[in-house]
Amino acid sequence: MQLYHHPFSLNSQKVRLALEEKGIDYTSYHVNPLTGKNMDAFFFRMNPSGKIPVLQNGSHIIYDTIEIIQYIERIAETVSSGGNGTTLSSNVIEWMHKIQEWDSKYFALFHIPVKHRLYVSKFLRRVIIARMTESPNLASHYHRKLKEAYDTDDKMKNVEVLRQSKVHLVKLLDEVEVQLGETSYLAGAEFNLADVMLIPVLARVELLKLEEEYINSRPNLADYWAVVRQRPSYKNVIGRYFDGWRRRKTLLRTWCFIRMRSLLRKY
Ligand SMILES: N[C@@H](CCC(=O)N[C@@H](CS)C(=O)NCC(=O)O)C(=O)O
Repeated sequence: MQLYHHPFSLNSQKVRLALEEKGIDYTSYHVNPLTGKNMDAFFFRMNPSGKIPVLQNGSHIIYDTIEIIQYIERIAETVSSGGNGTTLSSNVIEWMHKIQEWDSKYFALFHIPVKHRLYVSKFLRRVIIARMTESPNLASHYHRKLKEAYDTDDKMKNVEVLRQSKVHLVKLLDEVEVQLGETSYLAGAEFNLADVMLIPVLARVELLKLEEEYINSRPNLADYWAVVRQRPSYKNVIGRYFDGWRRRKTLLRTWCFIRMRSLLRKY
């Protein structure tokens, strides 16, 4: 199995946590969306939306986060039960969808300094145009991606978009807080795939330095966060890139790449 993903991507983190937790081997390919690697023709041919993560198993290609995680679960169950795999409980699936409904994109973009956001957005538009020139047969997909980039820039001028994203996140975390008052993990007494979906959301909140407002203000959630971040899967997928001083190193490396390419006009 091949997984196209990146440590920065929230949806990639969800899938990688599932793979780690289930102990499934895969070949890892990094596709950094901030440097426009997801615009490369090879990747666009596989997934014309240009989004990560993508899981490929032979001719089977999946590019929906929840579908990928359910596929991983089926493989893990088949391996452990010798072919009589069980299915995920409806409670776990319900939580997975509830968490996936919150799109972190605008929330994260609004919390990045405007100067940096505009610089990266301009760089990415140039990458799209460069790739389109190299692969005119994929022009319609690239045009769509370019339109998406302009739409995103427009939305960032509208503070109502941030307000709605915040309201959605608060509602989700309030529900999580109530649930964690009843059970140790999100959908029961044992760690499960609903937790795998939630951990990257909490890590993103922390990366944006918003943990006081969104995590620590909810006592059950704060305790839960302290426990789940001790898991080896968290350390492998998120902690090793973003905990403490590593956060600066990881982000600086990508920022330098973008600055250098922009200065050299090498897209
Ligand atoms: N529908 C997809 C959405 C995945 C998604 O939004 N991926 C983001 C990263 S977390 C991405 O690839 N962004 C780059 C882009 O849109 O160009 C899923 O459920 O997996």
